[in-house]
Amino acid sequence: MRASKKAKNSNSKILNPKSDEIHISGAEGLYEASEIQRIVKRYIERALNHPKGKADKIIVTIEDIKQKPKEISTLSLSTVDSNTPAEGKNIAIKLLQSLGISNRAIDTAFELIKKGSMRGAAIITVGKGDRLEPDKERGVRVSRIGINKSALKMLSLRLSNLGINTDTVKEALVIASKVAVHRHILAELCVSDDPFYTTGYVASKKFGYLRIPNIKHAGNKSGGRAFFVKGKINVEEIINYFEKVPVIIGRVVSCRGIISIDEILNRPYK
Ligand code: PML
Repeated sequence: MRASKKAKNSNSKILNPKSDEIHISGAEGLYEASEIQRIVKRYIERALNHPKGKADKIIVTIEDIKQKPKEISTLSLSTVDSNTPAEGKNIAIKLLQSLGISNRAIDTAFELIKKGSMRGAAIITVGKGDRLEPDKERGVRVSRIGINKSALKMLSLRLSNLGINTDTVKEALVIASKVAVHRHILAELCVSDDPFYTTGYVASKKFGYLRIPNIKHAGNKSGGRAFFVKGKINVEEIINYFEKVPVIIGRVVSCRGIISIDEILNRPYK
């Protein structure tokens, strides 16, 4: 589902310059045919009751997926202790640097997030910080990702114990888990473009899905996603993976509460 509304003025930071539309909400899922009506109703309600405003255009695409989804686990989840945007950004930078991502690539990602004009994610090389997506305004989307019923039950239970059992957290973790599993992905950085959602994350195979509270000030409309890629990239192949290869979460690994950045960086990793 993609929901948008007409921009009131062309100075909006999250304006899509191609169509004069402001992105309001998006959602993806892999579902049984019998669940479609219930899910579409839920998506439409979300688009019409979003903190970013009421959508005046909602596009719902339903496709019959023939390919059997590849089953994966979630990334482990934890929340880093972070209290201000400066601290949050610093934590994200430390994590990305410790994964071997260059300052140039990190700067490229934060610039894009600050501009906040992209609809999808940027693909950025970890060394030179080059952008690889063919359409720089659209970026790339992550589609054809879902979670099976037992894994969703387990995830909801674990997140409830932490007081964060929301669609936003679940969907972001599910999408980040599909992204992270690709062999060329080293990390993902995400800052929500919802002005009232101030938690972002850095996700990677090494550290898992690390939520960073207060990564931006409430009211700030900037945001976006960057995928950091390593090795010899076939851009078509990686975009095809994000957008077309069906993946389902079949297992949920650990979900932990708040931990410090030092604990994360000093933990022994395999
Ligand atoms: C979004 O706006 O969809 C991105 C949300 C990212 C953070 C979700 C979380 O709290 O873990």
